[in-house]
This record gives sequence, structure tokens and C-alpha cells, in this order.
Amino acid sequence: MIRFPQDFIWGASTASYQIEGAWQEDGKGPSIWDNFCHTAGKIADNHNGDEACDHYHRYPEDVALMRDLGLDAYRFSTAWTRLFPQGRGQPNSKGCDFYDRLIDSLLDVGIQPWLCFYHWDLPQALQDKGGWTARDIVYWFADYAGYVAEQYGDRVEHFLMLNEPGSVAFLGHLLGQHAPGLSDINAFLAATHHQNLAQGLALKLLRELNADWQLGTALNLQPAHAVSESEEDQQAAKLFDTFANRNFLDPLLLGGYPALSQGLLEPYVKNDDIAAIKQPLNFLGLNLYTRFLIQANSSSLMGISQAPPPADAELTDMGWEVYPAAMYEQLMNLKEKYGNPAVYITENGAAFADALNHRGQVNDTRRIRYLESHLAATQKALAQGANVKGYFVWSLLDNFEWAEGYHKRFGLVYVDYADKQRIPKASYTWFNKLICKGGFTLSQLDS
Ligand code: GCO
Repeated sequence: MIRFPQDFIWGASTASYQIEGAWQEDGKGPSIWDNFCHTAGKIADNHNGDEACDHYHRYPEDVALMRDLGLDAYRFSTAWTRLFPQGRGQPNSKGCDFYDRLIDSLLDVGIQPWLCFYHWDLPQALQDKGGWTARDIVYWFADYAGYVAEQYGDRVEHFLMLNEPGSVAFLGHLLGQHAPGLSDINAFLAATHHQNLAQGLALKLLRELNADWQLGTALNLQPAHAVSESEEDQQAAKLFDTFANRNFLDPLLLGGYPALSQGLLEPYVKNDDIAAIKQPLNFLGLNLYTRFLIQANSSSLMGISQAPPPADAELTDMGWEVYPAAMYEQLMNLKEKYGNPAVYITENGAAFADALNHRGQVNDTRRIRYLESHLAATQKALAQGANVKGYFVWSLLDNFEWAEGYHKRFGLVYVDYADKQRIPKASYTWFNKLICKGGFTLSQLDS
């Protein structure tokens, strides 16, 4: 039996734009994702989050699903433009009321609300002023986070500043695959530094507002492995790890950018920015799905590119290699090189081509096997002293998977997007049993 500590926190994660829908309801303003999706050709089959899972109206049903799942905690994000339609200025009371209702519903069934201030849906009005490339955003974000914390901090104890600033910088400002759809090295570097700085200001402000709040942030930290032993590929992997992982980990936990990136980031770093970024955390959120194989590639923007997984690798529906050792590797890396901070795995899960069988059920044995293998790797790191305090599966519900639209299903609960019906999958039942038992025995599941 693979067991976890009695006080280990079991949760599930979602994000506002991916599940809420109601994109214009009750005074909500447009976000960059609303506009990105409404731009033809950006998203698979021009899908968008206008309705998503309609969580805005169906949250009571979703909270009941969380209750029956036996969750200790639920990680969600607030939509900045539901609270501040123009990003700043007068708060929108109806938007605020939604999160009041959601939080109260969670507390009513004994589930801890874990609130993330930012899961990518920046107000378009702030993007029009430069968004993450404008240094003033650090103040706009801190003001927003301070307001939200004061609004809900009487009932919410755990706050996450950002979700995956690395993805925002890379996908949204360098590769152009995510909103705001920029492909510019300077935008990438500015977004990297300004998110770090905004996070630091918000952490400092919240710490001053209430020393009892548990403050953290969620970083995507996929290990980067060189595709070959060649010097070029080894260097490429180191460069990728620097810009995707260490540029967010090191200033926050070690108090400085890695040597490889200092020169490029230097134009954006002013005065005592580094000291402002390095703020004490109560926990670090780790979002981990796979590893990346990296190769040198002279024709690509930074001379590096991702290599395809090994021919014999098992892949998820996203084309990501199923590589549970990445979880062990990253948890031990945080233990050995970053002071063994308290870590909650705030995202881990997999997309598979889930379909209803003739009995209207989803027998997602591949997802169960994926979760088991990654939890076994987690438990192995725990047993070797990694300070892992909890695990949030991505995701509670199938939802809008960014550029892939609704084609990729990560949920423990299947969503029929035609009528928004929720159907718990076999992995939902499996996760409930795991939570009840505090562990699991590796299933002898057929594939
Ligand atoms: C991320 C985001 C989630 C994704 C999930 C699957 O980690 O990219 O936090 O919004 O949906 O990771 O890609």
C-alpha cells in the first residue's frame, strides 16, 4: 500500500477562464482570453470560454461533486475582470458576490478554498496599457490581490499569487500560442521579470495585511533533459531550464536570476527589484505533468527547441510523455537545491481521449494509472525527506484547454459540453477511495 501522512491535503484545481463561462455576465469585463478566443484561427475549431462548463451558474453542483469526492481543498482562480471589469477602479459588486457564494458553499461542506489571484485572464484594459510588458502592472496586480485578499481573507486562508508565470511568458509572449499572442523576445523578458516583481509586491502586501494567511504561488517546473550527450544539446537543456524554470524559482527562493539569463533580464531589473521579489513563502505550488526533451536548434528563436518524446514512450492526449520520474526528480531538486520548501503539488493530471461507453460511463483506466504512477513517485520523494504537504489533481472537470479548446479532457468528471452534464469518471471513484484510505494499492488495471 502506498500511504500518505494523515495531514496530507487532497485537492483538485481549476481556473476561472477554463470553467466559469458567463463571459459577459453581471458586469464582467473582457479579458485577453475572451479577445484571443474571439480572434479567428487562434483556438482549435475557434472554441472559446464564453460558456465553458457554465460553472458560474452550476457551481452548487460542482461543490457537491467536490464534497462527494471527499476533497480537503479546492484550488480555483478569481477572474480579474469579474471583480474589476477594467482591471482597476471601482469593483464590480455582482462579480464579488459570485466568489462570496462559491467560498461560502465550499466552507459549508468543509472544503478549504485555495484562491489563486491570476490564472492568465488579464483584463484587456490593462493589456491595452502594455499588460505584463509594462512595469506599472506590478502595482496594478498588487492592488488587485490586496483587494481580493481583504474581500475574502476572513474565510480564505490560502492564497496563490500567480499560476505558471513561465507559461504566461513563454506561450503568451514568446511563442504567441496563448493570449495576448505576442512573439517578441523583449516582451518575453519583460513579462518574466514583471510577473516575478508583481508576485513579490503582492506577497509583501498580504504579509503586512495578515500574518496568518498562508501565501504561495504555483510554478510549472517540468524537468528539462538533453536529447543527447552532445555539448550543444546539454547546453540547450540548461538554457531551457534557465528560462522556463529557474528564472521563476531562483529570484523567489534564492534571491537572484541564474547567471545564464542575468544579461538579458538586466534592462528590466531596477534598483532593489531582486530584494522585492525574494519574499518568504508559506508554500510553493508545483505544477508538473511530464519532462521536456530539449535539443539545440539554430533555426529557432533562442537556439533551442523541444525534441519529440522517445518512440517507445507512452503519451497522453496532449502528446506529453508519461514520465513519472519527473515528479520525483523535481521534488528532490526542490529539497536539495532550494531549501526543501513546503510544496503542494498544485497540478498533476493527464488528458486522454475519454468517451462514454454504452452504459454512459467513462472507464478512464489510463488516467488512473497515470495518477498512481505520479503519486507513487511523490511518495518516494516524501519518504526521502521532500517536504510535500499535499496534492491537487488537474482537474476536477473537463474544461477549456487553452489553444486546444475542448478537445483535451483532463477531468475526474466528464463534461458533456452540449448540455453541460457532469458525469464522474472511474478516476473520480478511484480518487475518492484514495482520499478515504489515505493511500492506494497499485491497480492491476488493464490498459
Ligand atoms: C497549465 C495550466 C492549466 C492547464 C493544464 C493542462 O498548467 O498549463 O495551469 O490551466 O489546463 O496544465 O495543460
